Amino acid sequence: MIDTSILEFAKAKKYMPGGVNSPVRSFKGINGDPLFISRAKGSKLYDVDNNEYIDFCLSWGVHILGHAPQSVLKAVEDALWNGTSFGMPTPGETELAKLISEIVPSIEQVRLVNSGTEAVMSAVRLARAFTGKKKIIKFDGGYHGHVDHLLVSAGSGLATLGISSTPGVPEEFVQQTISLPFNDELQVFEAFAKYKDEIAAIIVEPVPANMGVVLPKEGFLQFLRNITKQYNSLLIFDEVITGFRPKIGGAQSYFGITPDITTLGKIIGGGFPIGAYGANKEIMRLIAPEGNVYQAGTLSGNPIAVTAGIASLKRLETPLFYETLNHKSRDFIFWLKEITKNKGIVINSFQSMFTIFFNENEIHNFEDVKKSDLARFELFFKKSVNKGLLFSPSQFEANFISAAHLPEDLNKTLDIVFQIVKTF
Ligand code: KE4
Repeated sequence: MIDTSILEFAKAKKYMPGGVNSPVRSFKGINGDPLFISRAKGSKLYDVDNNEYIDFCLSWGVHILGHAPQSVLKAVEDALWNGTSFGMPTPGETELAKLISEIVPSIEQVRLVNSGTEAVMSAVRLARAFTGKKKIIKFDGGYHGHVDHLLVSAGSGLATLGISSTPGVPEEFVQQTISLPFNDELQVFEAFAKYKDEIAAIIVEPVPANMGVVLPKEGFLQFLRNITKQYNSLLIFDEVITGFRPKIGGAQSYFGITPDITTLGKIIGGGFPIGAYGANKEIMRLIAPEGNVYQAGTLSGNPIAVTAGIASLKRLETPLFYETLNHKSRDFIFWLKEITKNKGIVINSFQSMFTIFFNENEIHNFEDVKKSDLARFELFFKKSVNKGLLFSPSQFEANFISAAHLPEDLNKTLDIVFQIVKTF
């Protein structure tokens, strides 16, 4: 039987570059053809041939509740009948902004935008305006969306596709960007010693997910907090993935580190296009129209996306949501580690997000990740798909567990992974 995804892919490539609207979906990095999806519910994803998959990509971390949660769909359905976009402010935007500012420790005020990239682009502009400085420090393998000046030694799709830097980005655009090894305090210290008062901010994924999941070494995030304070630079936590993931307040709440600016996305839109950046009022008051730092968006704070976001965050606030999710995740990761022992596999995890690295050694930064055996990852991924498991299609990405992943899903996954790695 012809695989309909292949037919769909052939058609798509006629009208869209690479047949996709975002590179990592193409499976190009793993020499595969993408699945075309027809629908999803809970922990399951169905391709256009109605093959069922237990989904650990979850739209790259969006669906912490699982796909198409009833409460979110109902709220969105009701909202749709009131219209979809007005280009004027709505009470729902205030409600979502209030929720975010009450939940995320560093945020007193927030600006809603349409993607994580937009949130990061705006946050960096704001940091440069607030400090009057130009240079930005990021970390090798960190990915903060496709904004020009951060496409330097980036992770996610660039690492997946082996794109080290991006044509079309003039050298001048990246001259103010310094990319350093994650977890390397000395190199951060040396950068500040060299550039002193030129550094506007450090932008960091507090737990990088875009080089696969890499944990910050004990004290590293606190070190970044201290050195930015010492040099009057800002600390930007890019929590597009970690926001609302490990606990309701995100990674900053989990580690007890308060950044100056936070970027958010994914989970806060419940599957609709969204991004956000926030900080204390002293910083946010620079944003137009209150201040002169311009940033705008036709669909920013879109009523439907905001409705889905509010409904999602309300579910996350229900008692024991995170205790249940994180307990289930810790259990699953424990057994995943047990069944992959002595197989040249390292598993890094942070509560309900994890990466299965085909690597012999511990992984603390992008250089470590790049030593992973991509051929074995590719084989594992393809065998998993054939058995009805969909992990994120890249060694340089994270996998996610949702509230909708049932014990039988996780046990079935462990059985299948055990069968696959037995052949390795
Ligand atoms: P978007 O512009 O894709 O909404 O967000 C960019 C972004 C910013 N910051 C972090 C930490 C992110 O992880 C992302 C986007 N994540 C990738 C997956 N790792 C999106 C998947 C894709 O590119 O299709």
